[in-house]
Amino acid sequence: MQTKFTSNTELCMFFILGLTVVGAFVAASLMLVLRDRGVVHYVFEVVDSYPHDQDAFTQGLAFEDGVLYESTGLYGKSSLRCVELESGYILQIYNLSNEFFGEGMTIFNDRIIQLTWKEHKGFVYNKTSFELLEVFDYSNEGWGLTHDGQRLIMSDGSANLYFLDPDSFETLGQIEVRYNGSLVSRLNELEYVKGDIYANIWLTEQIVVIDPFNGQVKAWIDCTSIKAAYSGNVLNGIAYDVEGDRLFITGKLWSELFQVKLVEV
Ligand SMILES: [Ca+2]
Repeated sequence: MQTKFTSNTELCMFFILGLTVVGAFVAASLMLVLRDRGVVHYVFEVVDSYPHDQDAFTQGLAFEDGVLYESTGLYGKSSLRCVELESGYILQIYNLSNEFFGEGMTIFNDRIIQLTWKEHKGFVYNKTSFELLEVFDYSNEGWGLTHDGQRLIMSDGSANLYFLDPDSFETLGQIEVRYNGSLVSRLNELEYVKGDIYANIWLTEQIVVIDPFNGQVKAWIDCTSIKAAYSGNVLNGIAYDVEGDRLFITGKLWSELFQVKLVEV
């Protein structure tokens, strides 16, 4: 009898333990679903492809007035360039001094603003002539740059985005970017698209879509399919054509630049 009692007790405990494990698993799954609710997941379709300079270590990309503007990195190879979309032909180029590593870039009114990586210097150019108009300082690293029409938006490789005055370059505010409560760091090249901030995440094939008001990730764009063709070279470069509602992406040293269409999954 003692043996049977022990056996029944063990069976009962085993059953309760099993129920507890299953219950915890179901609860955790439900939590994940609830926490992810409202976050959209995209892949994309390639609408068109264009040639891209394979020597261009893309760090900043923008589209305006029918042409691409690109900032490239690496010491001794950094530049600011204006590029014809259809041919990839470089229409205009400004080469940075060897001590500067070019980074994020954006066009604000008639000025192009370009960051450098660890040099704590930003450059302001005339958009038409590429004449260097001004040099400004900042204390963090320079990674990505875009603007919302009123403020510059800058990344520095952390999970922070900084809002800067476009004339004085003073920091006006900042947000932390989070997904399901966790910080999303290594935010790199940026693009402001229809009220949201798109950001490449360095060393991944993902672009996050960020709410500029609270830093919450609203959507993920999985670029794995296109990245496969460029193994070893990082996805980095988002440009939005406001007038034509076209989204472009490319990567560092990629031979192609793509117009893409987001597809919800
Ligand atoms: Ca951009």
